Amino acid sequence: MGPNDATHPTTSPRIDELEALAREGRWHVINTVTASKAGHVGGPLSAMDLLVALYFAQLRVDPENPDDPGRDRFILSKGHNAIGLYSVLAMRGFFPVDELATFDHGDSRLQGHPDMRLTPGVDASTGSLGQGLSAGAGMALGAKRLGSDNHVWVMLGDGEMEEGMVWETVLSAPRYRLDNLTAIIDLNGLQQYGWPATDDDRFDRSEPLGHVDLAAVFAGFGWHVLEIDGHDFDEILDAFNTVTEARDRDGRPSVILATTSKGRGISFTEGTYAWHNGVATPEQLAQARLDLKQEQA
Ligand SMILES: Cc1ncc(C[n+]2csc(CCOP(=O)(O)OP(=O)(O)O)c2C)c(N)n1
Repeated sequence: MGPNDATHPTTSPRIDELEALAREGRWHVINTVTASKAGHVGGPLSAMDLLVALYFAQLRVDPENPDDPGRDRFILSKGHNAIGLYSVLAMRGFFPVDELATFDHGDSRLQGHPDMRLTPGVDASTGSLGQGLSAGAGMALGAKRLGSDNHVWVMLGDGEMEEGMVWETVLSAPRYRLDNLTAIIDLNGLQQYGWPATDDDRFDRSEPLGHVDLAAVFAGFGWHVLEIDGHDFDEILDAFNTVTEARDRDGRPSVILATTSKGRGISFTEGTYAWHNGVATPEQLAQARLDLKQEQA
């Protein structure tokens, strides 16, 4: 394998195939967290369609050669969603799907937050919120300096956007004309807890960024902004195409503001921060299997 062997997925998957993969990925999330009795649920479920679209329709990566220097990079800045990333990496062939059963065990390659030293396909260690976009900007700058055409993708949570370090990179990335950098914000409207009650109606109790016009703010800093439904594969793939076509980027980094639903796809997890993390009962797991149209094992 040479340095530029990482390739885009060879065939363009059909939308119904991506939807089936996303249902399977969501099943791995709830099933694995339940078995391990630890881990996050709501965020990995909201991000799943975006992760499936990245790994099955966009990223130039080679599961046989995960450290290929010619690969695109992906950073899961909201590292507590690790089980979502591991599920997709396993389905894409970076390691056996059975290995998901070791999630969060002390001697596992699949720790509760991504560890780039342990897990094939993980490009950055994350978990302390706010740091991934800076790391991604560094990678994108490095690629530019080396004359490489790698694209760097960073996924952040909307709660995570409250971290100040994110905004230092939002300010500086256009200065370096990092049009090979794309941030995806998973706007699921919830974080770990609700907001404390307040009389000030500018602050919605549930939405981390409900009072901010994110599109205007990013555009003001010089970013190329796209707003999509993060559960609609047509819109997701269109956005990916747009941000990777140089003529549309004009030296600007891109941000995809993806509206999603926390806990998406499972009837009892969707729309509640109570399922930010949690372990399902056997009855709930059976319900999740039905919701996700997975066959009985
Ligand atoms: C610096 C830092 N502060 C606090 C936490 C604890 N924490 C873990 S997840 C989370 C909420 C994140 O919300 P969001 O980014 O919206 O994630 P999602 O809903 O997509 O899972 C917090 C505060 C952390 N991991 N890092």
